[in-house]
Amino acid sequence: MLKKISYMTAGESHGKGLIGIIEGIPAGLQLTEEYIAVDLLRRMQGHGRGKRMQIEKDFAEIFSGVRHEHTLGSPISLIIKNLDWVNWEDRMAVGKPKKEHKKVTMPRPGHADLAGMMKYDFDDIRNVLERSSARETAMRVAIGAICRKLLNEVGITIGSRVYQIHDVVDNKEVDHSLTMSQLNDLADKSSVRCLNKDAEEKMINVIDQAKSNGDSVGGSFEVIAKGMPYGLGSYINADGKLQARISQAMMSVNAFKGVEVGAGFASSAAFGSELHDEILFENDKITRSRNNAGGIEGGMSNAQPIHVKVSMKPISTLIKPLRSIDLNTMEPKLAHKERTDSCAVPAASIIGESMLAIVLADALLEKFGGDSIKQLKKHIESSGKY
Ligand code: EPS
Repeated sequence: MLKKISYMTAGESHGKGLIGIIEGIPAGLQLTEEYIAVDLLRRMQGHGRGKRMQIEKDFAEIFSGVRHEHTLGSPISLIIKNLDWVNWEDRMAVGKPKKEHKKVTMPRPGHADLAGMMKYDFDDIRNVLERSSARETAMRVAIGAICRKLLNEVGITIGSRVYQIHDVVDNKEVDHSLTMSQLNDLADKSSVRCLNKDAEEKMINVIDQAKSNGDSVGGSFEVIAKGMPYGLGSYINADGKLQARISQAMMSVNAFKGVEVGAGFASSAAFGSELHDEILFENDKITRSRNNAGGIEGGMSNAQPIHVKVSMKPISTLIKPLRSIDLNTMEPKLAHKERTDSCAVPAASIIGESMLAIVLADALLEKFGGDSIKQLKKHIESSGKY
């Protein structure tokens, strides 16, 4: 559903690394590897992460598309090396392995294992799980960071926070006066990216409990974008609607199970008079009485902050596995288990920020266009409405 930007990632979880290419970023955007590294590091954090994150030091090398710290307008390609590769060289060898490796044959309920085996005629679940692993999201975050840099350049900023882990919910709304960098500073200080100290402690406890039971927990997070102009997206056709584009991007991430824009599902129980955001004119500016629409009306940004909530299911690799079968014999067996995270919701919120950045950068370029950042800024200055 992207219109101006296209991107692709490649790489297996325990292969040599991840590769990403993004095309459509205008020339002249100031960009460094160090800038991208900030979000990559944020994605690696969080209470409940497993041992893999202690092995990796995710860093995206810019392989092409940038010269002297500025984008060239050409495809930007990135490489993130897997430091764990040294432990998997033979099992994941491109050529013939030196020795035989035990095949994985007990599919995990909830993972891509079973349907992936059927789809590709594999006899080893490893052929499925290596690519279906959420490891791939590291590259999405690197690509998202490039889009975030573009957005920041024109005053659009993105932040997030976790408001639910398992059954622990932080019901307090985000303070509307916070800038997105203030929001991220506060959330990043918490190991579960929660803004409320009481809820934070309970979230940490529920993760620890799940971990000690060999179990996993999911949760929900909110992503916000500020500095939005009117009119990103469109009401004209199905594929132009901004909320559809955001939902597609979010639902393309492993384990993300639901998306709400603004008041979302709660809208069903509200009267129209309670729900819709009244239009006011104050201090020479059109303002709104509230933001239940989450910054999107009629498929377009309405110059209010964009609010998106996303739910993530518990990770499906369990240390205390569920019932499954051995696909060799069809006999009952417990599901395959391997190293895993008991909770990855804090990391998921960074991935959510990145996906929103990709969609908004794309919609911004669709509306205002430009081959260079200079041109884009000129177009926004001359026709952008806020
Ligand atoms: C992940 C890397 C993976 C997992 C996790 C996400 O590393 P490994 O499989 O070597 O432990 O920690 O992926 C999953 C839980 C999954 O089910 O795919 C990462 O880089 O985020």
